[in-house]
Amino acid sequence: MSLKGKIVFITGASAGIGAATALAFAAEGARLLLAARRTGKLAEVAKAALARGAEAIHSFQLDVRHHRAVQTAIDELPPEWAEIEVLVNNAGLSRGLEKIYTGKVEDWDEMIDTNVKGLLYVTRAVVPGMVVRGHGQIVNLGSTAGEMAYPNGAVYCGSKAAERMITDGLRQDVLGTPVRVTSIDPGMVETDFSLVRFRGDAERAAKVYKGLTPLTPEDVADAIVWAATRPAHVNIARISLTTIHQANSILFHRER
Ligand code: 8X3
Repeated sequence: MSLKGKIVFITGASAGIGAATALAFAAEGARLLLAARRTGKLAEVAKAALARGAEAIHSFQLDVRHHRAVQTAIDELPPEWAEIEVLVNNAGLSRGLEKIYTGKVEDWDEMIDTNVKGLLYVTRAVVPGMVVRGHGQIVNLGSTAGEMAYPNGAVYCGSKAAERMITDGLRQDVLGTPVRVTSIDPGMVETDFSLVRFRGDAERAAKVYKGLTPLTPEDVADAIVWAATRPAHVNIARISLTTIHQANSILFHRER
């Protein structure tokens, strides 16, 4: 399926997997709706995406944790941007790596509000239009962390397990319409993920990737674009991908 001229909406598009996904869809000639909290970084991604071949770009600030803001942003899109063909629910984060019995409630709120409730709010705002128009695709970012928990990551893992069930449930809810629903579940990817998790502690973040070759954001973007360009009758339910140095949430091969 060609995405040339089709509208692709990506949340969390200012960095990491979101930014790489914007560039990958740009190369397909898509029209990009880009949203993130950080508008400065978003503007840089938009510029790079235009240079990469995006047909047009409309970007706006959005914090997916705020239901009303999400609904308003979608309801008030300029008419030429309203017909979203592909929604990439990418906005998400981890905060802290701690046991539940010592974890910070604020960290849990931020993860659950973004990774679970934010994904739901955006889905609720965008999918009705897809059902009415009779086409569209939702691509949710899950994680290997949603398949198997790892020590000190229970709440993050729980948020991604929720994504998995929400995605499976949504696929059932749209059955009988041509709307497709995909979960992309990467393992370790080298982005700002660990820097955000450890609130800017670069040394601790670097240790996460030490001695192995992680996935790149481009690897994940590649899987997303592949899923979105299958023939219209093909629904890619889930892609789970890891670096060759990762077997599951807890088993890694480190060389140095
Ligand atoms: C990211 C995967 O294992 O780094 O969702 O938490 S992991």
